[in-house]
Amino acid sequence: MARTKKTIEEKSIWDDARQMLRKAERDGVETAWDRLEHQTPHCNFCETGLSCRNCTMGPCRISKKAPLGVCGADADVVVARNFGRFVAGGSAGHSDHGRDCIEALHAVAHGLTQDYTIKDEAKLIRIANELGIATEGRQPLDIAKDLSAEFYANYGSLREELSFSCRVPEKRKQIWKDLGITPRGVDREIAEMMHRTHMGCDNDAANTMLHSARTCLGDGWAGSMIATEISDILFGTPSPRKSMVNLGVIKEDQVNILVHGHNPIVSEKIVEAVSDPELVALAKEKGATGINLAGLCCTGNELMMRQGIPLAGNHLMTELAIVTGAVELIVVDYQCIMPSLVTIGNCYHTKMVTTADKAKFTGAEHVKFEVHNGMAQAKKVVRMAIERFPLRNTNRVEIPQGPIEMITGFSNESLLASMGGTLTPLVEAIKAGKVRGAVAIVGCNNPKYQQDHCNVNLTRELIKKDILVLVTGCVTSAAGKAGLLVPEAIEMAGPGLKEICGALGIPPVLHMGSCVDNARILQLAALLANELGVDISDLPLAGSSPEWYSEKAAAIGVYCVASGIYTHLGHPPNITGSSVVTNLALEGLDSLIGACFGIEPDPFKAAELIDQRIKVKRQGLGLKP
Ligand code: SF4
Ligand code: MSK
Repeated sequence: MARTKKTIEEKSIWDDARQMLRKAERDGVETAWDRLEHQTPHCNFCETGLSCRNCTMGPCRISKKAPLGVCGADADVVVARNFGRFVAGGSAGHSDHGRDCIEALHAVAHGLTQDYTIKDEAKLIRIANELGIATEGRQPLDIAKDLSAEFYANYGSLREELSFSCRVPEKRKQIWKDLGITPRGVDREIAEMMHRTHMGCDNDAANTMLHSARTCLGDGWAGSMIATEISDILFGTPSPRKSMVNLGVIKEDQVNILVHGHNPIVSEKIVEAVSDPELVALAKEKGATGINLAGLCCTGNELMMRQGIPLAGNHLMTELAIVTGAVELIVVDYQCIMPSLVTIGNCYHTKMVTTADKAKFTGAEHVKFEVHNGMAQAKKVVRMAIERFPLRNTNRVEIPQGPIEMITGFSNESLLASMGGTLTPLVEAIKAGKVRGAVAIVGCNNPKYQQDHCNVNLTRELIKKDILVLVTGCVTSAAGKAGLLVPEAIEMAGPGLKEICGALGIPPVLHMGSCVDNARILQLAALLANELGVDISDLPLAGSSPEWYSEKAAAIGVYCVASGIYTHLGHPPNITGSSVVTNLALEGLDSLIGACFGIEPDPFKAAELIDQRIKVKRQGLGLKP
């Protein structure tokens, strides 16, 4: 696809982004948009999934002239193998994050740390009961010991199914069983995918694709779900609260620290450290009025959901946040962190600190966080930020103004509480056609799109059609900046959705958390299906990731589809070189699994596509379309 140089207006829909893009040009800072131009045009073989590097008889590129790799693999096999490895990478990311959460829970339970505690005992007991762990008359820490052992077992090879399969509707479980895709263990499915895609193993594209589904189901119903549930147990289950979003949350007169990544284990300690009286006093000594903490990407989502910490922006705002010239320090854990942040930080006075041994960045300072030293390390990082404040060049500071208010914190628990502890009001609203369906819009930014154009317009179009929208990850910032995450946004919704959300006092677009928190949405879909006695695929639901980029987003898309949820993507993964794989994704899966993917870059057309699907599902349930 040939690309021409984009204007600043074409790069992003947001004023804060455009202001910083202009400043970046003035300051000689290169951003993702510039680097995309340097990388364009992309290799057509790679874009269509037709290049293979799985052995040294190759690399091979499949074309009309050379339709087989050296080993004899054809286009379908090469594309399916590449896709399998792609989603295995995404599943590994979410699930390894989940494993870190288990380690933290295990350390708390066994008294190996004083820095973390169990904040939501009620949830610990509820989840333990759900999984058949005895709770009666037992101490919370003893229950936590058993729960962490139960969760660890989900990663191994000894089980036939995952703990949270107890949440999956029976009809769905039967579909998985019939297809042989019931996920057994997180690590097992990922490792098996790597095995299958070694030269000379699984050379049947459809078979490889089914294992992709199994691998991603392990992510959705275990890796991600475990990450979410433990994070709630350790840091509190989110409930609705106000917060703010856009680069205007960065404060000119304060020490600014940004947290970026995914896992709240680091960022929750930073939250505590920034209010340490000694550190606040030190910040004042250095000439600041205080210490300001803001989030980026999914760590930002995690902190916002539980603590109301403001969100500076999503994926494509991470570089631009540093361009304000007012960020003393950016502290990261893992995933979606551009290595360019180190370079851009060096153009200003911004220090980048890494915290996980599995995610070091050349040029950044490493402050290793472990469960037993989280608090001490957090204080060290905050002190480092304060020491940078006098180095700030005030002549180079420019902060976009006017952060936007938003409501966050819609866990399933809080959503149920807003409906009086039952799903009945939502079910009745769906039956009456006031809420015609629900769509989860999730995922990223990608500089190939005008930033957030699709994320925002798809959301707007769907709520107009009386479709409730749930957002997570980087779509949160988009929806928040567009004023869609406040109760007043019901004025932009159709009459039915306006009535229901108005009565409940909630926005028509609900913020449900970070990328791993898409597991909350899976659980909600399963609760709805069980309430109605149907399969998830019978419900008027859809998923969408309009501006996705990552392996993790693809894994989410696959586990949504494999769970029975039709999923729209703004652009296809690198699979279009195979008609077998493409047809399976766009149609074939529908008859096998009750859901498939739809591809549409235009958000207005995508809204129509999703609406059509919701109409069909409503009719299938005997409801007015
Ligand atoms: Fe080529 Fe086959 Fe080796 Fe891939 S596995 S690089 S197609 S020979
Ligand atoms: S951070 S995967 S850019 S949503 Fe979860 Fe955002 Fe996508 Fe990363």
